[in-house]
Order: sequence, then structure tokens, then C-alpha cells
Amino acid sequence: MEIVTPILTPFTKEGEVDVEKLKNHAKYLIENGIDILFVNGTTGLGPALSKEEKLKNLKAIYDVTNKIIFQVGSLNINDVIDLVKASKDYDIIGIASYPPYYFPRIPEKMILKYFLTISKYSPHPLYLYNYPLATGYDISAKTLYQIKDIMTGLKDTNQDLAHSLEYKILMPNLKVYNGSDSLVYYSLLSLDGSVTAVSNYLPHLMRKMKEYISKKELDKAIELQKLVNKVLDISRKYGQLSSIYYLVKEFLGYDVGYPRGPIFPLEDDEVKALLNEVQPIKKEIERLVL
Ligand code: FW2
Repeated sequence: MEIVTPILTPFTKEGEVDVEKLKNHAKYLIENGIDILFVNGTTGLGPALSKEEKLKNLKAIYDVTNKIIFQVGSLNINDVIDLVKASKDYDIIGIASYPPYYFPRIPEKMILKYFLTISKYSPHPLYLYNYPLATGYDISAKTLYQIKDIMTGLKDTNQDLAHSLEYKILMPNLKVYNGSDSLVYYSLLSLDGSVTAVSNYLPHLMRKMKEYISKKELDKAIELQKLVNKVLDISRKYGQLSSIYYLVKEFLGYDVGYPRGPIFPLEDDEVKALLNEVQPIKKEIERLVL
């Protein structure tokens, strides 16, 4: 049962990756119950990073921990291959990628070929990042089965838990994580774990939820999931990806810089409204978790 944080990428006001802030955040997460860091995921603004920035994130976080899954996806296959090759210098858990996206109606065979290409170069176990809402392609259990020999695991960002379970049923040895914040409780109970963006700012709550589940205190665990859902509802109103930066500061007390356009920082009045709205939930979380 693992909690995986798709770690955000801190930027300076000028739009550079802020390496020190990234290291500081990674260290805090690992010291406070997070099992694995998923680097360059959606929350890390992976699709908006250059090849150099993706590698910079890996290097920075590797200074802190090697509990890393390194996401390398890009529409430029040369960049993908370069990153996969560069990863040989790092003793990490694995390499992950979303499938090629944007281009409509890519034949399934070509999508599979993309992963076969990565596996040819990869010195590490390979993970699929399946996020059909974002990429336009669902790599279902049946599809993945065709390349099961090269796959160690996957993150399925999907509101449908049954969809994630399908992989486990068809390929019991595959590591399966669901990537929806609203399903953390269910993923910890029935899969190998959860990749949760909210764990960027509520690592203690996630650790507590895991503890309750281990001790079979399920009603207490579900109460924590309900709080996650409430905070999620609020953050989505302002843009979840941007809100996370301000929520880390609010809940954990340190600065993780800014997001970068096209995921723009919030306006001052939005930050104020967001933080105002989360106050009652913050109190509730402090009561139940600390
Ligand atoms: C990532 C995640 C979490 C996301 C989810 C989508 O890479 O950021 O899939 O927050 O909104 O795994």
C-alpha cells in the first residue's frame, strides 16, 4: 500500500525551475510519510516542461531520495529516448510515460510501439501513465496485456475504480495505482496504492489514512477521504494545478514558488478567496490528523 506524490515543480517568478524549493519540498514529503515521488507528472506540469527541465527535476530530487518514478513523456521521441538513456545514472524505481497525445486516431499498434521503444532503451522498470481524459487515448487492461512483458506497473488516472481493477484482474503481478484524489481510500484498500496530487499539501493526512486502513479502522479512514473531497472541490474552482502551490504554503508553512503559464499563478484576490474557503476544512483536518 503506497502513497505516491506527483510532486509539483516550483518555478521562480521569471519562470525558471526553482531547484532549492523543489529539493526542500521533496525532503519534506519523504520525511512525512510519502513512499514514492512521481516526477514530471501532471501536477509537476510535465507536459509543459522541456527535456532539460525534466532532467533537472530528476537530478534535484535524486539529491534527496531515490524513491522516484521518472516521467519522460513527450511528442518528441528523440527527447524521450535521451531522457530514458540519461536515467541510467540514477538508481530509481522506474520510468513512466503517458502515451503520445494530441494527434487524433493514432493506431493502437503505434501507441504500443511507443512503449516498446522506451523499453528498448530503459535501464529501469517501466510504468504506464494512463490518463485518457488528458491524452485522448485509453490504454485499457486488454490493450496493455499485449505488452505486459515490458510493463512493471501503471498509474491509471480515472474516476472509475473498476477500470483500474481490470488491470489487476488481468495482470495480477502488475503494480496498479489509481491517480484520482477522490479515490485515495479505495485505491489504498484495493490496489497497490494511490498517486495523489493532494498529498503535495496533505501528506500527514494521507499517512494517517494509510495507518487507519492498516489497522482496519475504515470509518476513520473514510472520514479523511471526505475531507480530501471537500478541499478538492474548493481548489478546482480556482484551478487545481495552480491552487496546489498556495495550499502547500497554507498547510505546510513553506514556500514552493509559483506555477508557470499556461498554468498561471492565481491573482491576489483569488488566493485570498481560496485560502479563506479552506479555513474550516483546515481546522477539521488539524483536529483529526494532528
Ligand atoms: C499527476 C497525478 C495526479 C493526476 C491528477 C489529475 O501526475 O499529477 O493524475 O491529479 O488531475 O498522477
